[in-house]
Amino acid sequence: MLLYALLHLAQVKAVNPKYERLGEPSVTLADLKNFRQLDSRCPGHPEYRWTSGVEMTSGPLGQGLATSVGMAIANRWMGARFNRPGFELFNHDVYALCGDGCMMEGISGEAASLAGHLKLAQLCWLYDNNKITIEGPTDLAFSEDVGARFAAYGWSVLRVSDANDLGALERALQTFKATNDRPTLVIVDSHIGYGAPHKQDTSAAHGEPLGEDEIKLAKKYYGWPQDEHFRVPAEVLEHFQRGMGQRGHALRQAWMALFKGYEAHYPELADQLYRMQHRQLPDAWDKDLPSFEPDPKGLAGRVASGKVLNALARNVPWLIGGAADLTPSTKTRLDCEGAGDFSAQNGAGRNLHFGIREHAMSAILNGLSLSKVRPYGAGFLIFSDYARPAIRLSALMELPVIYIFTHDSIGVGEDGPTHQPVEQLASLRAVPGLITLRPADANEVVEAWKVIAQRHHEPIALVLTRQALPTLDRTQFAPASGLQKGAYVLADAVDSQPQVLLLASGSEVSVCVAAYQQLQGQGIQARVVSMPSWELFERQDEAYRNSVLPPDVGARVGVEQAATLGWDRYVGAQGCMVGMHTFGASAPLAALQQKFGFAPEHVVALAREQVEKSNTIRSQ
Ligand SMILES: Cc1ncc(C[n+]2csc(CCOP(=O)(O)OP(=O)(O)O)c2C)c(N)n1
Repeated sequence: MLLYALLHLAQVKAVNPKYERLGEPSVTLADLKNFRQLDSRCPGHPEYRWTSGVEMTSGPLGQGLATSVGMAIANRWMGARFNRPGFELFNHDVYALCGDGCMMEGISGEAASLAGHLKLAQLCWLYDNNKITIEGPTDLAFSEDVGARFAAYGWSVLRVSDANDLGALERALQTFKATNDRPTLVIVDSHIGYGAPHKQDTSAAHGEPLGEDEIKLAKKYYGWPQDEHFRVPAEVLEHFQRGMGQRGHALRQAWMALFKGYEAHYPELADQLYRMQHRQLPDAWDKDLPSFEPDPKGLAGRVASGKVLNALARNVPWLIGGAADLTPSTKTRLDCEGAGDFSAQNGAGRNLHFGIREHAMSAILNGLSLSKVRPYGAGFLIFSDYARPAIRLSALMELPVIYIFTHDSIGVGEDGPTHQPVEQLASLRAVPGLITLRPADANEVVEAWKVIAQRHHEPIALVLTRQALPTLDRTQFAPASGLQKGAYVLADAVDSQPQVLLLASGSEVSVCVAAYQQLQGQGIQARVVSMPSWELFERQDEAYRNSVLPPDVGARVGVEQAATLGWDRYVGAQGCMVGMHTFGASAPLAALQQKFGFAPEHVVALAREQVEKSNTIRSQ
């Protein structure tokens, strides 16, 4: 509500979905009156892309803090890349307001630890230390010395003992501005429900309306007319507009003028910046992307991805990222000229080191994306669970964040059940707006990166194998560009309608190809459908979808080394599925494939059963 009220008072103007400004206020008084009601610009928690002036969607405690670290990293990176003498385009401070809840959540600790390490001096967190959460006073569950913790993280810790002491607040902010070697935490002691005589300093002031009587008493305390609602005196609007509104306007005008001069001096950089900010790609963004020769031994999805990522990074200078301490395993290091490592000393580095902090990493990616660089972050698929709340926010905010998840199945072998993802694919596919891509071979990986590069508003989970996959001979099989449609016919029945469909994604596609070849030898006409992305497939028209999965072919075998949840949509009522129903086991890959049925012979047997069953149904 504080944010909405400020947007209203400063008369921030709205943009429409095309980013045009039509002079309408972002938040009207009517929106404020309709707080939390359908279609109000004041939903229960502020939503990016819905209310102009809201810089990110917040609500899950701690996400905003970690995202602000991404914004501060972006600020430093963009400054190092784009600033030139006399043209300090990026040199702003990043502020985040937080409460006790944010301080308790683990993600804020991960993010603060990294921010301290990186000495992000332009980052300031203001901690509303009112010592009240939903269940009651914080000492029910929270008694550590937050200041000491942050000092240990390498932050400057300042204290303001009274939230109403504007002088002390101003001094704290000035100290922050003068500090150039570490981020700043300002711990501000405050009173929740300040001025409400019966509810101040109680959890009742947090989650429920004060009630008419208490509101009147609070208004009395403030010397405000007690019977008026939503009263905004004209002088208040004027005061805000003269202060915050005009200051913001003037700063923007000055920045635009600076950018005009920059454009004249550095047209190439200005063009890059413009494209980056508009989520456009450089003209030759797909130059020199590799293509891979057929090879039965093949290579791992992660290895192919590393090669494509590097080719792409040479063409797209604002593609930056890293991993949660798994760069060597996920093959996500950028080795192109000048890529370097981002650090306290090197703001221009394109390789970010997030440390073993998947959750903060993902929120930081959101902060980078909100700042318009194109970020990627990598880890093992199993640990996508550690990142999930921030992935969800990438999708909710419609940010084209790139998640690279390797070691995508029981294929991790000896690491065993703790590292074998089973339910993660289904859970990623369940996130609205997130595109999940699980390519089947090296050339599908190339196509996957083409899809990724061209996203404007959707996050992607690129799911890759640790183990080598055969590189299919595309003179024998359909081109890998079929990936763009989410699913495509890779190998088909010869001169007839297929008797059975074999559906798979990723590493199981080559299992199906081997089964297909065996079935051919046995006189059974099969079709292999590679299904790297359900989401992209669902966007195709019905005619295409039916051409890939003909409704009258009920004999179907789906094969995926993951939980089968959702596959019934494609294998249908009659079809069957080879999937995972346990957490896997620790053993060499070949033994696991046999044990869990991911062997061509097993697929062949099931396919034959399917054909027989469908013949019986037909003859009835
Ligand atoms: C990750 C997460 N867990 C739980 C909640 C539910 N929740 C909303 S506010 C809140 C208490 C927050 O207390 P505090 O940060 O002190 O806010 P204040 O009481 O000062 O408003 C909780 C538990 C949430 N929004 N996000």
